[in-house]
Amino acid sequence: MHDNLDAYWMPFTANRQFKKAPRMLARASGMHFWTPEGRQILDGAAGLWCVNAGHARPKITEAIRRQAGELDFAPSFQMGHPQAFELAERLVALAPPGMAKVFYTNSGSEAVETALKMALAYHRARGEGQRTRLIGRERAYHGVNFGGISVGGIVSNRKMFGALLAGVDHLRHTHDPARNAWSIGQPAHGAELADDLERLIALHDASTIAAVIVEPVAGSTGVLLPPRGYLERLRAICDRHGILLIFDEVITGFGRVGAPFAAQRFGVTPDLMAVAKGLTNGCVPMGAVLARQSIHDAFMQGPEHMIEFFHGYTYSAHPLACAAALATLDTYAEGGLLTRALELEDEFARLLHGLKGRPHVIDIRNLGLVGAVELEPIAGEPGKRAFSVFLDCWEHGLLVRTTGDIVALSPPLIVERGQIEQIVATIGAALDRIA
Ligand code: PXG
Repeated sequence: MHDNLDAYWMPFTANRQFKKAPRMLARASGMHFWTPEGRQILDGAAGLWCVNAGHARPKITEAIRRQAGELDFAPSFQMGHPQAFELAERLVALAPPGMAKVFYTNSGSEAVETALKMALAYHRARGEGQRTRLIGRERAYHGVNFGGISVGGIVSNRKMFGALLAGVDHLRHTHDPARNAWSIGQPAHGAELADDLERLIALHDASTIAAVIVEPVAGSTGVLLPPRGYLERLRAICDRHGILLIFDEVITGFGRVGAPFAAQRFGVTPDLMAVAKGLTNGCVPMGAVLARQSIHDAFMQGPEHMIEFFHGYTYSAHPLACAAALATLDTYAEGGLLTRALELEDEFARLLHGLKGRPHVIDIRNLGLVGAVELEPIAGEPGKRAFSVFLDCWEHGLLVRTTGDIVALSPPLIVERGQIEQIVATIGAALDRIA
């Protein structure tokens, strides 16, 4: 095994702590990782919320292998390859009615940037170029590029990086444990928080606002669920004022909340949708923006030989990513995985909420196969308690994600009942041990 860890500057990692006590992964299959020493780790996080069909699914592996030998790369500017078109058609068929076009990126961050740029350019193409403001939300995660951190609401992702995008404002987040703690599924209180958008409209005037971007369920800041009626209200306000609604479905897409997309689970259709992660089951980097027909059509003017949207990436529609995504969609369909979270939701909720009463647990929440256990922070040391749970779980054969003092769960959608029990039992024991 390679044992010089010096040169690799690791992303979103406590580098010094890691290099003193490395946590290495060598192999994965189904619901498990294995360490180089052969220790088995149950994946309670679907990698990083992306391996929705479980690891090393043969169809996906084979498709990538085959594609690499057949067409390793194809330029996507002024050129195409068949899988890119086939995949777009399949994605449109899976998406809520109205989503009609697919623009490819290589990550969730790039999908977000693409959606924001599309929104601005759309208004400009329609002669409403004064609509330049973008509205995000507190505690939002929209990736790490400049647009995404600007509309995002995570202090540590923003504060080191200067002035960010101009003309951005934020809605308040919807996390309200005082009223909603221990909610099963969507919380009852907080639909009125959508009216923050009316306040921002009163402040800035609707004619200056291009788009609002939200995660239907905020994942990486600790599983913040939309209060009942909240997304519907946001949709209605956007409609009233000609503002585009962008859903960031990078985590919620591809079955995580019991439907192909959260838009369908909640019955609210956005104008633009950013996806990534589960699109290829995490196997090859890929993201995409799905757009309404009318948004696409607004760009289709001017001479036909002219490029309509000056945007794209060298690796947009990469053949390996397209092949992986097509095989991923087949794998989801064969396993009924895009609705399996709904079938398991009640059982998952029952088991997870069984952790109520364990040391330091101040809230538990869930939807589909997403869950969170929120812990009372150690005074003066935010994040430390949950990180201790993370380390204890790792030592006892379970991978979870933590953010602040929240332990987040998003197992692959193939998870079996017994494995949910194991996840919950391991966290419970960790809470007892670190208490
Ligand atoms: N939007 C959302 C909603 C995300 O959750 C991104 C955009 C960015 O995607 P890329 O592919 O550029 O990373 C994300 C990513 C965690 C965690 O543990 C979450 C993400 C990434 C890494 C870790 O919560 N989400």
